[in-house]
Amino acid sequence: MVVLCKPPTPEQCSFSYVKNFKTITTFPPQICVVDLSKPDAKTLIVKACEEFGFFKVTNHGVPMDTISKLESQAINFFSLPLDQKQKAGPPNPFGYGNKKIGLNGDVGWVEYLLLTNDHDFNSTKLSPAFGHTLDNFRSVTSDYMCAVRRMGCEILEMMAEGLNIEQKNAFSKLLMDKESDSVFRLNHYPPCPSELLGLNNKKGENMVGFGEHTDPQIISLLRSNNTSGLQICLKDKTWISVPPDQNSFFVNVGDSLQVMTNGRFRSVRHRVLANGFKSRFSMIYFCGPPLSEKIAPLPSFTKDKESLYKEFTWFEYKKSAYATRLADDRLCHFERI
Ligand code: GA4
Repeated sequence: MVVLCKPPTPEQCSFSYVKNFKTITTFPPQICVVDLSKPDAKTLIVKACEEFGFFKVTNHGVPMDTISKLESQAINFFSLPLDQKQKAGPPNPFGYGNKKIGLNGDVGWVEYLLLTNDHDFNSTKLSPAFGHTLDNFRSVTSDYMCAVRRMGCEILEMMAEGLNIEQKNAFSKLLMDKESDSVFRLNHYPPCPSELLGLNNKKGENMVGFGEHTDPQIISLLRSNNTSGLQICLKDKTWISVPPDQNSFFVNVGDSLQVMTNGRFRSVRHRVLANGFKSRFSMIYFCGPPLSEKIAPLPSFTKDKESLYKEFTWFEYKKSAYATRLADDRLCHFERI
C-alpha cells in the first residue's frame, strides 16, 4: 500500500530561518543614541545616518500617555479571535494581515494592521472587528500619529541643518504636506510555538518574524515594547540585535532619503526575529512623500558627485516596490549606470 503524506501547507514550509548574528547588549559602541534636546543632536543624526542609517532617539517629546493608550488598544485588538480580526482584512491598501506580507509570497511570524490615513476609519472595513471601540481607536491613533509626525519633522529639520542644506524644511515639508503618503503599521509578533522554535534551536537558527528589507519611505519612526527581535545590518554585512527600549524611538533611513542625499545616507536593511516566550508589539510610522513628488538627489549633493539615481515620482517607486519581494533591492531600478 502506498501511503501518501499530506503535503505541507504553504505556511508550514515557507517561513525562513537565519543564523550567525552578533548580539550587543549596550547601545554604544555601535549604535548612536540621539538626545533631541541636546545641541549636538543634528551632528549625531548626520553621523548615524551615514554610518548605519539607523539611530535611537531619546527626549522625543511624544507623550508616554499617548503611546500607552494606543498600545493598549492594539493589544486589545490583537487579542480578539482570529475570525474577528480577519474581518478587517486583507491589508491592501489598509487593514489586518496575518503572516502574509505584501503581494508576492513573503511570510513572517507576525500579524499586523496597516493604516494609510484617517479615511480608513470611514470605510466599513474596520468596524466589524472593532465594534463600539472604533471611535476610541481612531482618536488614540490620530493623537499618536500627530505627535510622532511632529517628532519626525523635528528630526528631519535637524538633519537638514546638520547637512548645511539652506532650506531647513527640505525634507520635513514632504511630511507636512497634506498629500503626504505616509503609512502606519501596528505589528504583533506572537510567541513562536515550541515545535517551530525547538527545530530552530537545534540548528542554531532563529525563525524570522519579519524578513530583511529596507523601508521605501524617507524615514520610519519605530516604537516597540520591551521584547527583543529587531536586528539591523551593518556596512560590513553583519547583523546585530538592537536591544529594545520602550521609552525611546528608533529611526530608520528609507530608500527615498538615500536617493535625496545621493547615497550619503544609507537606507538600513533590517529584520525582526521571532521570540519563543514573549509577544513583541511595535508601531511604525513610515514617513512618505506625496505620490506626485519627484524624488531625486537634492542639488547640494550633486555639486561634486554625479547623481547616482534617475529622477522618479514616489508613485512610480511605490508601484515598482509592490511588484518586488520583501528582501529585494528596490533602488537598483532607479540607479544611473
Ligand atoms: C516595507 C515597509 C513597510 O512595512 C511597508 C511594507 C509593504 C507591505 O507590507 O505592504 C511592502 C514592503 C514595505 C516593501 C515591498 C513590498 C511592500 C511589502 C512588500 C513585499 C508598509 C512599505 O511601505 O513597504
